[in-house]
Amino acid sequence: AGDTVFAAVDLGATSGRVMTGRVGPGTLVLTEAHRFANTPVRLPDGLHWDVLALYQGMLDGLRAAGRSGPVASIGIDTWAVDYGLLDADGALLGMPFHYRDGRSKGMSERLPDGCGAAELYAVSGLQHLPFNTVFQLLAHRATVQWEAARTLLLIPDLLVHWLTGSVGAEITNASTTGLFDARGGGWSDELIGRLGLARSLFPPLREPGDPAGTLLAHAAEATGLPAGTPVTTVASHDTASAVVAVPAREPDFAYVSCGTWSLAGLELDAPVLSEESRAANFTNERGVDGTVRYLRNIMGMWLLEECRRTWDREAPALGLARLLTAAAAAEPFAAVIDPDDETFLAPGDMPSRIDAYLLRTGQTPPGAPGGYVRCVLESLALAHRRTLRRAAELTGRDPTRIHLVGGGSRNELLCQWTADASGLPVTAGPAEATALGNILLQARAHGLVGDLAGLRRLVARTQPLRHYEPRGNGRAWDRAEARLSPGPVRADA
Ligand code: LRH
Repeated sequence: AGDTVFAAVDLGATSGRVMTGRVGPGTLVLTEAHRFANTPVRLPDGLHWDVLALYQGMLDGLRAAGRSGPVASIGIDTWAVDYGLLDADGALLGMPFHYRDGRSKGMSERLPDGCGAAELYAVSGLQHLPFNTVFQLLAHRATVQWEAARTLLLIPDLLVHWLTGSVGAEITNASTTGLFDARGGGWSDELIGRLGLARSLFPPLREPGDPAGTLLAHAAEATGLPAGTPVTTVASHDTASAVVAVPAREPDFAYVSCGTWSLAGLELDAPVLSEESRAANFTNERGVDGTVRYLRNIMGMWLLEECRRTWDREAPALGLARLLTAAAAAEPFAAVIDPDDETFLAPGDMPSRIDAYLLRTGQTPPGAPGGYVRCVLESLALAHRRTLRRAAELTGRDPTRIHLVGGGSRNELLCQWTADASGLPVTAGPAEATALGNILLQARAHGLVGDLAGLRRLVARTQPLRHYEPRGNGRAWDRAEARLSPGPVRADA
């Protein structure tokens, strides 16, 4: 009684879900209302998101959410960087592209004078990824659609638009476009102008907590929720929502938001735009309340997901539990990879690409699935360690604990190995950090919860967490790391 229910729409690269969050004084209960697959589709012109299927999944999920009682508000988050273009009538121009499509590869080498990688970083502070929105736009510019485009909406903003009719750009996600001024906190008119893009494509910014409109009649009809149900702006970049729900009690914490990607880094008050930071490819994405998410993308569970897709095509599906048992029994450090090698980015046969990497670096491919899974998880643990140590060096901070949140926090091997490799304790969970962050910002907009530290204490008090201590075998991890360093493969490693 007295509790308020919020609906979080959280779309990830492999699945979408609608969760309800019941918030009361000191209580927070998260329930899954609906989950559906997110299956990208390859068309003749490239790889696309099935945005209509995602929209329908969201509508079905909102209907399911409404069955347990009145919904006070809705919030939407998804992965970053991707977008739809609207024409002057507000119609979507074509199916949005998937960031793994590859059409923008190489665009960063064809930047106009005055907009080289260093100039872009100095303003946007964004890590270089071949699919940053800015590079996708430069590729898009060569199409007929481009002529008709009047408004760019990032994916969560597009879904909000379809529900409410309102047009805006949520700020945490806008900060992943490459066209956002990390210091000034707004669209960079300067970069947009220098790249020859129309400023009018980019809608007014919104902050998490701002109202985003109310359900239109067609959306009310499709969800069974009352017309006029509020939609609240949340941290619409899923990673930003996940960082909101990091259950930190200590001021100096590191986080790894681990799902399809591992996003590993620190929360800062101000961006770090140094040349060193750029060379290390750290990003300064916007968090809530003016914070900066200083982190690096690591290829993440994608490597494992894509291995499983390959194996499942060849033979009856091997369940995850069995794969993890096999990995635990496999030989330690038999093979290590740099998860961020660009050959791993595109969809397709992952075991073969791991083999090719291992052969190229003088290592022996694993013979069986357990060996691949062990290789992937140990390599991710090493990447977590390497990234967080570099983040600490570049910022002068000294984190005392790693919070590992997201679906990857259910993977006990990965959590323990991250603790062992880094020599720091790991707190694992919540697995649904993104949905929780989404709910909490709606609850805050409704005056139910307090500041960021308070939100995090509420998560720590109410959500199941696991703790992992490093087991003191750091030397073995040092040797594994040394094998990844550039130069000849060392015989003693
Ligand atoms: C994780 C994520 C990440 C982005 C990537 C495109 O879901 O939002 O933060 O870099 O997707």
